Amino acid sequence: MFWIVEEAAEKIRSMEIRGAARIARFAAETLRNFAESVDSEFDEKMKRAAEILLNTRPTAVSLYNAVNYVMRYEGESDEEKRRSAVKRGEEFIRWVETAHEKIGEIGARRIRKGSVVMTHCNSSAALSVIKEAFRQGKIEEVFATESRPRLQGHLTVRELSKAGIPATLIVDSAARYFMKEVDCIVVGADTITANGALVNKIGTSQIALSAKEAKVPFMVAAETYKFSPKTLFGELVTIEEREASEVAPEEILKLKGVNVRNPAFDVTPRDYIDVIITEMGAIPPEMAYLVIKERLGYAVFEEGELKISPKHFD
Ligand code: RUB
Repeated sequence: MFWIVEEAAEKIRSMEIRGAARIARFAAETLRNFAESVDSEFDEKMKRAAEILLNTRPTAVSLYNAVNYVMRYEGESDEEKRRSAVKRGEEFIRWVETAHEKIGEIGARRIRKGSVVMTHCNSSAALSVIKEAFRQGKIEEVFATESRPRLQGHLTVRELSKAGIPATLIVDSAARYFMKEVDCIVVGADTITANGALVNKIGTSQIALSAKEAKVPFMVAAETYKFSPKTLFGELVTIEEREASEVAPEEILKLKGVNVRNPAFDVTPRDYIDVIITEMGAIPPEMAYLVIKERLGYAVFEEGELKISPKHFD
């Protein structure tokens, strides 16, 4: 029965399912489906399933928040617990679905008519903003970075093209070169820390740096489940470092004295962020702590383990 979860974990690990929102939604769906199939020892089996899912990719806190949300199920009997877990899984999925639309609406208000926007990687939240702003006739063109080494920028330009939005694909290192033509940056988030820093695809912080230099507003589109309760306790976000083979061919990897490193994410300090667009509203990064407190509940230590008690989604 654990095959449902093992198979799902492999899809996340191999990046067949990728992007913080999709990963979170998929984890909630997987736990919901798993809960439906558990016939005995509900708590033990759910805990094992949660661990398998959490042990896939370390950086996006959306995965942790999704798993924790479902795992806060209640009930006396296994049947009651199952019903509660299934319901919570569905609530989380609804959270993911509804947040995108609201983020699109709120974010689009921050974009001026005739704007050229730059985005990085492939973020469903950032694309919600861009698509809605385009629908309102505000966007002229979108620069999309290719996002080495996994080239998520190709997914972005495909999606933009499908939506009829004029797009220009550039290499990551051309971001500063084109910055003078850009009116606004919109990126997504894997994690927002308690102090308002953004963890997102490697290269995001370089774009933020050149945006600040050029006085181009830097906007982050992040659902509230991208905020990290764990960082309230000073826990640092683990930056996933992936296989060197994603970056360089075998003949380079074999060279004597040459090391190849492949961090998948980086950290952009809050000073570089003008606004974070959540489904609850447009907030300054300094308000991250409040989002964690109000939306996700405080992190607490229970039986020696760090857990959160997310508030019920309404
Ligand atoms: C994806 C990435 C995205 C965020 C936000 O990294 O960094 O910008 O996850 O995406 P990877 P979304 O491809 O390595 O998973 O807004 O869709 O959650």
